[in-house]
Amino acid sequence: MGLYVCVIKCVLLKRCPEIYVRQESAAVRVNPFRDRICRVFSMDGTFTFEDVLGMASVFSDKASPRLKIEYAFYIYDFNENGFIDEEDLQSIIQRLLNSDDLLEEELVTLTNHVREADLDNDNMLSFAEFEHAMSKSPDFLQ
Ligand SMILES: [Ca+2]
Ligand SMILES: [Ca+2]
Repeated sequence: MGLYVCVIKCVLLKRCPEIYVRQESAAVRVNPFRDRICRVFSMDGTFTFEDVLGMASVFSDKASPRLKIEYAFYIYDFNENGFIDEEDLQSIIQRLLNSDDLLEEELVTLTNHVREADLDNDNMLSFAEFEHAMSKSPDFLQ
């Protein structure tokens, strides 16, 4: 699934209320993090041309891995406290389960990954820990 496509959809949905109503359920199925993506790229809830360009550049093939990781971190930091903590993880898991994209063994793998990534054992991931873990998983960068 291309995250880029989801983002474009996200923009279209925001800008065209009519399409929004018709495609709402399909879009949520496509990307359970759609509202977070919208939130991260448009802090005031409306999309400007600059926001769209910003998004396009982050999700393009030319964007640096670090930039992609940075935005992924923002998207996963649901409570916006600068860490991916237990609460964020619950939200992430909840959404993945609702989207039917997650098998039980994948859930275990995900939880193990997070535990491994938490280098200082404070039960949350700082950006540095997140970046370190992500840079080791090439799948993410596609
Ligand atoms: Ca957080
Ligand atoms: Ca930590």
